[in-house]
Amino acid sequence: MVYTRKNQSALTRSEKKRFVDAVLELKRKGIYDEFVRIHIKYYVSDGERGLRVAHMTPSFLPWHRQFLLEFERALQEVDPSVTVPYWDWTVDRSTSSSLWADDFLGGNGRGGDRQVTSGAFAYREGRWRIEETVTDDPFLVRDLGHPSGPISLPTKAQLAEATREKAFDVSPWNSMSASGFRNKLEGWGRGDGNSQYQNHNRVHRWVGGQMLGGGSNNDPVFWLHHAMIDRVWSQWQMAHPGVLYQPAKPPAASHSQYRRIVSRDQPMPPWDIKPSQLESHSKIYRYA
Ligand code: CU1
Ligand code: CU1
Repeated sequence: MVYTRKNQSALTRSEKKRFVDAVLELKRKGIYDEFVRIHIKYYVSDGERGLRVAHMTPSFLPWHRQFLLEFERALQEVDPSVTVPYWDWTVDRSTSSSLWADDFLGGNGRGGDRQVTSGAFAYREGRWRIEETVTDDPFLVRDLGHPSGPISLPTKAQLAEATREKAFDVSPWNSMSASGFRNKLEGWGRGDGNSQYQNHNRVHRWVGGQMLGGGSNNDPVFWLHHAMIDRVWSQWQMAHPGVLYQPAKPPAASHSQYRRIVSRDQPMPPWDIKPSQLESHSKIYRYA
């Protein structure tokens, strides 16, 4: 049966509790940290060698669509009523949004070490120790708005810079792609300072802490952010009927991205699933 992913701001108190409880149960069982290990493993930059399936690559969108589906299935094994909510950061833009309340994801990090000290994911509650990490902190860290170099969440106008793109992606199929929906949404901008972080990347930067690196899904807000990204892709697909994933065929041996990206009908590790199989989610879930 097709299930619904809801806007996090519309969740009832009980829906928030069920989501948080299911996340905590995956953590207790060690399953959550497997998802963090996978994300760290596939956090490959285009400055490195090898195949990139998750970031700086056309399959950024379908890879994370599958990653969310796997996580959502795990949540639903704990509680079949749970789905991943989305965070529309063009609307809920404040550090005092209900998203960050104690009954949901908890608040900002405190002064000094930026440790999150409120809500279920606070270290002192004993249920959210950071195990798989690229930093040293055993506690969840947030630095909402990055006060030392203030950054704002993407606006509707900034998001439109991505959604008005007509092509799914363009060569060279990496963080340097000058146009195309995927790179504009992923948000590899030009220049120095905050301008290099747009849309998706800008939200990671705004939250700060673990959200900055390969272990970004140590912060449960990762899933709500990526549900929003997935929803934006879904809406873009509806606005651009017939525009499919690019590239359709693997790059030629002479291309810089030869064997470094996946084309529409190549599998995306760690799964045996291709971008072409993930272009429609209408038989699985819908967005409210
Ligand atoms: Cu990611
Ligand atoms: Cu992300």
